[in-house]
Amino acid sequence: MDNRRALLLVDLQNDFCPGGALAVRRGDEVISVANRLADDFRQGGHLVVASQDWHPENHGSFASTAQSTPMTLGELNGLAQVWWPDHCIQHQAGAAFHPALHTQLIDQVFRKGEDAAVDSYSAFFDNDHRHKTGLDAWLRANNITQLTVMGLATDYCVKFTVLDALHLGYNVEVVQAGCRGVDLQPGDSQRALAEMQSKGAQLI
Ligand code: VGL
Ligand code: ZN
Repeated sequence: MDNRRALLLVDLQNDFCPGGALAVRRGDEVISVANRLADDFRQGGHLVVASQDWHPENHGSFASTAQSTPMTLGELNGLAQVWWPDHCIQHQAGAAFHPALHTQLIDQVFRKGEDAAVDSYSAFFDNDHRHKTGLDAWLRANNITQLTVMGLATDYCVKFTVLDALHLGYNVEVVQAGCRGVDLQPGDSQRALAEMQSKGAQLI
């Protein structure tokens, strides 16, 4: 079958929603969008896949590990790094999917950020592009060529997932209503969407 599609839900976890450790403003508003789309995709015979940020408690991206101030910029093993509050710690409630997400509609979950030495925004690769998750191989095994992407956060994990997907040769559409951003600097999310579009993603 040609042009097989999949829905990719990025990091729809408690810590990125209001009340969470790295709360994205109005992040919870995208859960209903995800549920609606996931239902549509499943009804159409398409696959639904999700990423999950999944850090050890001493992760190198944590301000607490680096003994730095949260939301400031530093360097981790040679790569620029935002020091994040402790978030999405493996097996803790903050790392769980949002309780309203219909996880029974998800065919496969790929976890990322398990290596304490490097951050992993993209669902495909670590930030140094040395380690690949199983996502690309799984999509290829399922003959997926078209990805519909949405989730949290627009200016980090959605952005780098979409840019990697384009590099890997997927046709990518981004559901704007299904994304919310951190916006450390005002306008970061809008700039992220513009960059995804300029590199070939379709904004819908
Ligand atoms: C994310 C910052 C740190 C994200 C994950 O899901 O966008 N952002 N870890
Ligand atoms: Zn993280």
